[in-house]
Amino acid sequence: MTFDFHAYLKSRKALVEEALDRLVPAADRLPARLNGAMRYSLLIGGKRLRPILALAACEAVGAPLERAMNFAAALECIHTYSLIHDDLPAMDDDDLRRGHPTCHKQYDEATAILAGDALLTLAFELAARPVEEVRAEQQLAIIEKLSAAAGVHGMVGGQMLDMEAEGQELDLPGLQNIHIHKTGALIYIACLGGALLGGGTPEQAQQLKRYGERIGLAFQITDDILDEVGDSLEMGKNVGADREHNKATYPKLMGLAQARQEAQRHIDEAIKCLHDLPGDAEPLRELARYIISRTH
Ligand code: GRG
Repeated sequence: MTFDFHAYLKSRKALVEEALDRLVPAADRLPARLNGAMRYSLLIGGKRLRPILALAACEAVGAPLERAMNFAAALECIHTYSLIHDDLPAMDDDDLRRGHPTCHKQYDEATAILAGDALLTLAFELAARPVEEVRAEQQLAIIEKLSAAAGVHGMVGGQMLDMEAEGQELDLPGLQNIHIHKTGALIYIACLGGALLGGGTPEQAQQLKRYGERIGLAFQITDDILDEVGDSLEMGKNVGADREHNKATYPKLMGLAQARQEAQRHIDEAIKCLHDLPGDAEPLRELARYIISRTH
């Protein structure tokens, strides 16, 4: 039987959204405005790529996906917080996110800052919840890696590098370094964390980490390509977004055709990492292909 990737993606997205709705409940958390802002940004959409990768990595090493569910939800909380803060006037000053008003437009700036803070903190609450079959020591090691990937050594550090690069001449290694941290860290930790929670061997965990690093780069190159191609079609962008569009990108540095080739090269390398895994690696192969074929 052939693997129906479209159906897979749809059902995994639904599973992740059900978990987010359950783990960040509407009713029992106060203050209501803050909780509302957190749920607003978390539940209005998104591809759920990072959680889906974590679940798939867990299954690829032969474990049931439930083991990685809290971790998967934690990743989406961190990702959503980063988007809320990135959209603020002090950063990119965006009005729209995931097709809806950004958190600070829907609520207000102070609430958006706190919603981001609360989602970041909640992520570690979720990641620290005991998981059956996972030793506390192992979980602690995963949380340490997650913290590094999210913070100054990972995503937040990458965001700072990106801000510092504004108005500077960036070469390809410089651009790559920004993206390895800013976008890549959360993607590789999704794969590594999923594999470790699934009880993968150190070698399998390394394979999944390398897979994550490669698809992270391909993801960013594709993001740049989509930006470049979509630029002339975009409406209603504000000053912050225009500033964003003056930055160095892969297509600007190497041309559109070569950027596409480069993304494909990373995907080929990522897929090569998936050999000899005890579980089903087909979804990870398809996810890698999806990353460069996506249209948004
Ligand atoms: C503000 C701490 C802080 C960090 C910001 C990730 C990030 C760092 C900023 C987001 C801005 C941006 C456009 C980054 C480039 C690629 C990216 C991460 C896009 C959004 O991720 P998707 O495509 O979004 O997975 P969805 O909405 O599908 O979840």
